Amino acid sequence: MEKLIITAAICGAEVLKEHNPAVPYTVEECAREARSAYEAGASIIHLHVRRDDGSPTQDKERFREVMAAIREACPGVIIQPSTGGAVGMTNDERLQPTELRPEMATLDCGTMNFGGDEVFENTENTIKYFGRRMIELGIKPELECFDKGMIDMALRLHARGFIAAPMHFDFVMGVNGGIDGSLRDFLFLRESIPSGATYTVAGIGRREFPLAVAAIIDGGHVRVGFEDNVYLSKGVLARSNGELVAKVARLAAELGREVARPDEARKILSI
Ligand code: KMH
Ligand code: ZN
Repeated sequence: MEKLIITAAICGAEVLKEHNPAVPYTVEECAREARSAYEAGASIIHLHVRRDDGSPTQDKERFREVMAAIREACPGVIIQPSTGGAVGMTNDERLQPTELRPEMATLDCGTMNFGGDEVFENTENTIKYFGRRMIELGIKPELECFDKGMIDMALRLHARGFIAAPMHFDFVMGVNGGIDGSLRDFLFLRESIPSGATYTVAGIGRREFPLAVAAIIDGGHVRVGFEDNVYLSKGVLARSNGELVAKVARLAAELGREVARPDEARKILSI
């Protein structure tokens, strides 16, 4: 079986230090958290950035600074900026980190409720706009699918030339407004992507580790990190993103799956 790519979503846009004091806001904190994840086996850092007060931003200069600090702390790591940003941001605001020509970036494949009155908006034209931009800039999109219909949208837009092959999906499962994170739902999503595609699964909250095990067994890849879950186990806060990654690496070792380093991840993803 292919080696396992572990992505660390170290920061997110919504989770706060009130949820876990180790959530990074500053440049130094982001580098520290990325380093802990990298040392534990992460080869991709999925990145949101914050201002020092914790408020989310897609400011290009903030991304530039944080990405430079992460590159120094984690030689060779793949940095995958978010183009999802936070609910309510405009498309062009969200796209700013693509101007830095990262190897990868996220591409969110549909609109969804995001708890309470929040709506995370990604119209068809938005997805086309982001997809075309990534093709032009040579950026590998990670196709964020929070529901089955978003996979269908990605496949339609691939057929129409807005998303290049080989496609790489991220099943984000368990968000309040998206698909749940049961094993049945996982199998439904993974059977809905083409045979040449790869996927990562990001389980939210208590779904994180059971879905990680499902992907490890199935030959998929895994995302963990404070963006998705701040607990190492029930009631026990993780002290770092590295602790979450290390748990996945341990599970993989027990199940006989080796963990990929960044250059191996590049090969698997055709970057
Ligand atoms: N923060 C969410 C609204 C992504 O990174 O592309 C969107 C998100 C997805 O986190
Ligand atoms: Zn994200």
